[in-house]
Amino acid sequence: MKNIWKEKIMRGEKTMGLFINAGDASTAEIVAMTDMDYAIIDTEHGPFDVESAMNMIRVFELHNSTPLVRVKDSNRNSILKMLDVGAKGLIIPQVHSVEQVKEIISYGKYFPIGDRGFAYGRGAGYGHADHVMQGLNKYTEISNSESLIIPQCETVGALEHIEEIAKMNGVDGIFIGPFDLSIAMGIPCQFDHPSFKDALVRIRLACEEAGKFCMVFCGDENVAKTRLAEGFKHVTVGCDYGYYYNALNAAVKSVLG
Ligand code: 3PY
Ligand code: MG
Repeated sequence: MKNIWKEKIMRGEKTMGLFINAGDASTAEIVAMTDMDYAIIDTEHGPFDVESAMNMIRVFELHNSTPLVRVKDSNRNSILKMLDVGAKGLIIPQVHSVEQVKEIISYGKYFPIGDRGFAYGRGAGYGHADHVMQGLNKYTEISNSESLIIPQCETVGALEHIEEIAKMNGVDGIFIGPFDLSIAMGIPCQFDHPSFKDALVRIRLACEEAGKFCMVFCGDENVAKTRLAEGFKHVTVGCDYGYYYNALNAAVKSVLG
């Protein structure tokens, strides 16, 4: 069980991914065939759930790309099932407190870090994957290090405790949701507002000090370039149906003028 994206992070490389919201395995397969480093299958906002996510995870594995899932909420079952079907990492939305992150870790990491429920699902090759064959302790150790737990920072509660959250054992990285964060701060989508800019710096530094990676959502490529210039390394740029829409309109414009 190898997380190729995590290896790039550990080597200090910059990475780029996108959200998959259409929920269609063929569309996801095209994404998996590109140079995108990872994709986040979005069951928070996308109109689909675990079985569709599992089929999309399969296509990313086929093409040696990395499938992450944004879970629909932080309940035990939402977290457990996505790991069992083989997600290489979970983005957890709407995190408000340190207590909530403790619960997320307990659901998402095996002992000795948490209390993840034990089952040999498809992520464990139905009990026959290489990391299962190495024995129980090796299986839990490898699963814990390769299945990433990534709480979102998009609420005032998470922002206020971001240094503590980033340091927690079991938190692998933080994902910034700029839209919800700015709304929660009372400055909706005012991404040039000094308080918002300060918040971005605060989250990035909290991650750096804790030795964790930091991802940030970017509405378009220009925002992504700005974030990289600011010192972010991992950008999530747009979503599948946005690229599809833009490409179709660009084609019409190019043909018909
Ligand atoms: C936000 O901006 O709120 C997000 O969750 C981005 O995905
Ligand atoms: Mg959000």
